[in-house]
Amino acid sequence: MTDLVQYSKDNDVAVITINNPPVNALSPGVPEGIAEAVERIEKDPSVKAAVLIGGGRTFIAGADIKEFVKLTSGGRRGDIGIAQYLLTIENSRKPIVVAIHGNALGGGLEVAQACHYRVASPDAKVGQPEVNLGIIPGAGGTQRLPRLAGIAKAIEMCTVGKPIKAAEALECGIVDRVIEGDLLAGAIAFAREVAGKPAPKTRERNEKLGTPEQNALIFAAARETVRKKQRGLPAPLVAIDAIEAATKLPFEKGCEEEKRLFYQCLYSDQSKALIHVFFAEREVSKIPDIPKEPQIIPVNSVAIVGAGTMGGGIAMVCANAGIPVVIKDTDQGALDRGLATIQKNYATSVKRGRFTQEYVDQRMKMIKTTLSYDDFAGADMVIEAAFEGMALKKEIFAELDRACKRGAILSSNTSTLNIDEIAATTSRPEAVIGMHFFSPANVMRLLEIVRGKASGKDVIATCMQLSKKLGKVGVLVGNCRGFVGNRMFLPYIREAQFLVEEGAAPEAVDKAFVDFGMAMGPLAVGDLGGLDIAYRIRKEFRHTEKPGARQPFVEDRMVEMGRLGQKSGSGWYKYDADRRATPDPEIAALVCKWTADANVPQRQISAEEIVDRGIYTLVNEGARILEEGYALRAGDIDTIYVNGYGFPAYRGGPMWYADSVGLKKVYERVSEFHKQHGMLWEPAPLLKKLAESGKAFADFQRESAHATD
Ligand code: T1G
Repeated sequence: MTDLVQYSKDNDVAVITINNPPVNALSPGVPEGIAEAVERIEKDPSVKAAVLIGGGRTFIAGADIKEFVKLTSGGRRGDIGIAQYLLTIENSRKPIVVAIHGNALGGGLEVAQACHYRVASPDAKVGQPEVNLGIIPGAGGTQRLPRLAGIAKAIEMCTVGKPIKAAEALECGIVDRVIEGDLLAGAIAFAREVAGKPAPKTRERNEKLGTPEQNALIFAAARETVRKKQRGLPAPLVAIDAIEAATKLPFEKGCEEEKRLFYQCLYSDQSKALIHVFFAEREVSKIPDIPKEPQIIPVNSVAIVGAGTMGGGIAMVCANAGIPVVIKDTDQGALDRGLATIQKNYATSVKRGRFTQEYVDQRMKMIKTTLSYDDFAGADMVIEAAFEGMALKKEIFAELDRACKRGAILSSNTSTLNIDEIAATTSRPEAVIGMHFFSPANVMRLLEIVRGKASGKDVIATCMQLSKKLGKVGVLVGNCRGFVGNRMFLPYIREAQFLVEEGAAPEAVDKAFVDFGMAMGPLAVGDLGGLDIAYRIRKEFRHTEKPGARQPFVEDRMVEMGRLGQKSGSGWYKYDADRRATPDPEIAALVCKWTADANVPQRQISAEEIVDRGIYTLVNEGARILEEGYALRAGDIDTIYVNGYGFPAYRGGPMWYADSVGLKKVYERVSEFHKQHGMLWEPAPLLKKLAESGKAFADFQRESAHATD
């Protein structure tokens, strides 16, 4: 028995406990250990039945995804080697009852399906989330799950990848009993009830596999839904193929087909990219110079400056995390409008079934308002979300310095201003940090945590941990202009404007990026946020641009004539009353005239060039950010772009994508653009260095970085 799997007995019931923290993944040794325990049960006449349970906080959260990286990066050949151990469980003559708490996901649910009975605690969740990694269940899940839950449920769980709760699992036949109270005791009692009876093999249960006529309709509808809702992703469709095989082939043949399809997905670029994103999103919390067990400042109350869109969204995020909030604004009208917006947003969530009214009522009770900083005295943390102007920020932080208790964290939600300059207006710069939420703050997962030169390590560690509690992906970034996300986004947006000025239609530019996988095209993003915002930022930072560098001009003209985007009914597109966009012949004519007047040569531009110009400008700026130390890792930049800018996760993020193309090729393309379009395309030194040494961004690890010093 490996120490990953413990064996004990409760009289005539054996108890097999998995002990592989933190999530009991099916790492090498775990499946073997379970199989050894089953063989031991078979040989022990005093054992009549068995219970399989996870130690610690959860059952099995799946195969060990790190093993897939070894397999697909050539580190290890062979296969994931789990299915044969599940047959050992299923072939046991004595009934094995799996007891599920926490999560039974992926291979964990497949282990449960191979057991003869399944019980779960009320808050347990079960799921086949493999599709989020670009793969499908690879240990019989597409063959056993339909036999327990039926075809339609199995399709839903394997294509959407969302876990279901115990009650739903009971209802659809995955779970046999929900155990209130002591799960192990309940499972042992259940095992005694079934001891001595034949152990039903899931693979032999065919009553829920439906008829060819019924199934044909179900599979056709499912494929239609997936093609619409999960465009660009093959794994969901492959999962449907594997489940269909369960309805047409004997179990053994169905498993062979599933295995063939599983490896087809596992070795795909999309799966490698999605697995990279999975680990990158977890790597971000590892800060080289912040000790693993840092001193965390308790944050049990938050004060927010500003009841506008961002302040209101942030208030919801805190209230949803169970943290009471007080919001300050300059007049009662602003506070009333802010609360009304919060209530409207909550009402929408209730209508969509995301929250119950009772939940919302509880959250609203946690959100108070005030007109005075005096009410900030007890707050553990302040998040300032006022108008984006340095003079006002300095005024506010001077007030916070006066009103807030010692030890309070003073953070700003600024998206472009200098955290060090803001910190310098206080007597406690070590307490000041950036907490850059993305709009809408109660929806977007990304949170850029901006480290000032003086930000204390306890403040940083607290904000990193708080981001998880707020349901955010918190990424520590350095204090350069635009931090990381916006610093890269500015040249990306600028390149889109250049492409229009050189002859590409706005809708052609946006379509090229949407076809690449971006959630929205860059010009539509500008219309959504308001072209006047970008215009003001361009003007404010014009002095920082390289002298003589080419500047876009068409969008400035549009703003100056009142075309501000969705808010004014027209920008790069025309908008109807429901804000539906259509190409606008007026803007096409204007661009034509303005570029002719400016003697800008016009030409046909391919979608390939459009995408290269946009994505490689992100990569080039990202390389500079890495080299200058404003991001710790290439994976941090990928995490920012996937969670905050609609970059397709199945391409891994801009830096991963560049690595997958090959930096030599990317560098050559950037050098071409440099020759054609001048200084803005000067290749980043790190890109050049890595390209010439045959390395990747993934190999880059700075010794130290602004994001950490
Ligand atoms: N493999 C390896 N490591 C894992 C892991 C896994 N399946 N799941 C989590 N970890 C690590 C994670 O990297 C982190 O490490 C730590 O555990 C805590 O994770 C054969 C083919 C279970 C809901 O997709 O969804 O089974 O950063 O921060 O927020 O057919 O982890 O501490 O070093 O996320 O409490 C299918 C993936 C695999 C589930 C817990 N299973 N995991 O969330 O903790 S494929 C999954 C999660 C498969 C079979 C197929 C979440 C969680 P570190 P965490 P959490």
